[in-house]
Amino acid sequence: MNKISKVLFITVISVSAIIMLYACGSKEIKPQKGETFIEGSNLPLDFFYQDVGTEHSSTFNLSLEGVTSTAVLVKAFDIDDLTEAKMYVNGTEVALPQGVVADTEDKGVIIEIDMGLLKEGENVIAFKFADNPRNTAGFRIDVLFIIIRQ
Ligand SMILES: [Ca+2]
Ligand SMILES: [Ca+2]
Repeated sequence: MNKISKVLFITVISVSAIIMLYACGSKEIKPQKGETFIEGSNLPLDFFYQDVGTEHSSTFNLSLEGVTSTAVLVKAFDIDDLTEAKMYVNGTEVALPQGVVADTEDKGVIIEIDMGLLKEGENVIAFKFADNPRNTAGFRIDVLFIIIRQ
């Protein structure tokens, strides 16, 4: 390799690394074609320093005409264990996935839900501080959307 091609090679590698870093840092969940994100009210739902058993909820006004599938997008902070937090969609418990578990860290997950759990008009998603494993002070739901696909 001559000097010019070496410099060129290093430049190309550096630029690719910067682009890759940028792409990772700006990674966000955005609506895809045919998807609508409906944001819940009352956010964030903050369970820090509250009693085990506390529930907070968020409401959503939905129009379900022509909907083919539905999901919930949850971004949570400091759910240390799946026993710590429970989620209820219109009163029915929907299991949170392992991907939401983290210690003092944000985790975002998309959970597919049965369309039959949702109804036209007002819908409620509640979270419960169900247990405090290793004496955790709580958790927080920072982002909550219902995703409808048409
Ligand atoms: Ca923790
Ligand atoms: Ca916690």
